[in-house]
Amino acid sequence: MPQAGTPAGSMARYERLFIGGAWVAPEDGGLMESIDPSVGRPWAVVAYGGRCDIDKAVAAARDALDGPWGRMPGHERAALMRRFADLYKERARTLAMLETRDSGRALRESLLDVGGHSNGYHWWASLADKASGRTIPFDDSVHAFTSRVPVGVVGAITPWNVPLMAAAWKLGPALAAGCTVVLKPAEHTPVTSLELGRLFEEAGFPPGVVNIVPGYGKDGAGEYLVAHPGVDKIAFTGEGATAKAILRTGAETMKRFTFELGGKSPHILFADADLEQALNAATNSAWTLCGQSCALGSRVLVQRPVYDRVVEEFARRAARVRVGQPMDEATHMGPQAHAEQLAKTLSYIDIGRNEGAELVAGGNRLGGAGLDGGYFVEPTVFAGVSNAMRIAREEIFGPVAALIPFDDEDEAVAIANDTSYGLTAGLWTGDVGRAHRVANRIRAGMVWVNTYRFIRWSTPYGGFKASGWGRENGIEALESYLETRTTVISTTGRFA
Ligand code: TXE
Repeated sequence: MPQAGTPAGSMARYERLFIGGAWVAPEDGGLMESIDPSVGRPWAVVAYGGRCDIDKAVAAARDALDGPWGRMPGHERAALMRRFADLYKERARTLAMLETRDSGRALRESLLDVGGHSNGYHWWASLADKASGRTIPFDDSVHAFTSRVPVGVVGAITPWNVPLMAAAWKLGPALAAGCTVVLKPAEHTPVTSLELGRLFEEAGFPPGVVNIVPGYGKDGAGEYLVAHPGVDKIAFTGEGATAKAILRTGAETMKRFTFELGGKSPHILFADADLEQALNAATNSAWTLCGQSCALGSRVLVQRPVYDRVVEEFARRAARVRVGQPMDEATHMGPQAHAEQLAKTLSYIDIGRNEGAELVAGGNRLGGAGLDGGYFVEPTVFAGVSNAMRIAREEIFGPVAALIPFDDEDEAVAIANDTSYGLTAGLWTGDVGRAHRVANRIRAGMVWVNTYRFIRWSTPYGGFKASGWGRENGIEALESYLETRTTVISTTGRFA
């Protein structure tokens, strides 16, 4: 049984996997250390799964699907999900603190994010008995109709930036659809996903409906899950290159996929916007999650008449961001989640300098004054960025804003769409006609007008182009966990 708290100075121990409703020691996995990114030292010992552990988890998920869960009416599944959601709410503060410890996300952000998940699970519970088919008119010799059936066993592979949210976005619709799940959290942040096992246990879910197996990606539990013939669908959030590897592996068994991948979102500030509001949104979106979210407006497109003012304000506000220990609720921005991400962000800051962008704020790793050893970076702002530069084209996933000037609407749209990504976009204008015109022309799965990062369980979220396949959240997400079966019954009993 894992522990929620850690006595000062000692390591937390999460030495068991959650498989088939029981806490079991890894069979051919082992134990790994999870690093606290605010100090750069291990804080927890965590079990990880190997091939045999994935085999067991998939078998347990299949048994639950063919057994109690598969036979359970939707309204009873909904009741269990609601019990889980209530327990989640009671435990939200502890979960948020653990999420911050494991990922480095500022606690004030974790509290807001994790504090909302219970509502999400309730929303999904309300859909658990709603998937219905339709009758197909033909002639009176047949009765043809469709039924919606769960896609089956789902392998949910999640990243390290928002472990609980990424898990919720998959578990919610999967369970509402009647699927069973093997959840494989990222090796960097396995702890809070394991904590979910206790809630499923307490809520009274049948064994095997949700199994939780932390582990590595390539040549590890992630890859075994994708290759496993007993898994029907992979729901993945992570990097595009990983998604392509998953596609190749999963093609052998013709799996279903949803992919939520990266972004390089344009955040367009027209000169006729309420600039104060636009700046609040644009700067907030640059530093939230220490820049480690695919939805952030990492390309800030600014109309020339207000460009200098925006650059100046960005630099001023960057300097005011309180970077510090993430557990301190006064902290705005914690560290990067792990050492590789820190190295990646710092390397892109060098790339930006070398390709001629003007560094107007930040640009350095932070240490000293209680930050030594942690993966802290200054909020960083580049001005004079052209959309051809690598810092405007490639996902950095750090607190680095690239400010790009433009002249008119056509140019703004052209720059916004000149990217391989298409996840989200934002635009600020006081002209309602322009709002519609521009929103209509943006090739992205989510466009925000005079707001930013408004994401709810009910609003479909996902990418055009290289930003992914399918949608999470909304009815669309439920659809992606369902198959359609057409049944045709002869009313005459004659084969013709
Ligand atoms: O992601 P990976 P990484 C982007 C972001 C970041 C970069 C690298 O730009 O800097 O990706 O992050 C599992 N088969 N995003 O390397 O590798 C892995 O164990 C099966 C954007 O950490 O994609 C983890 O659970 N699974 C993104 C998960 O995939 C595999 C969020 C994600 O890891 C696997 C995170 C394999 N072959 C990173 N290889 C977003 N869209 O928000 C790895 N994994």
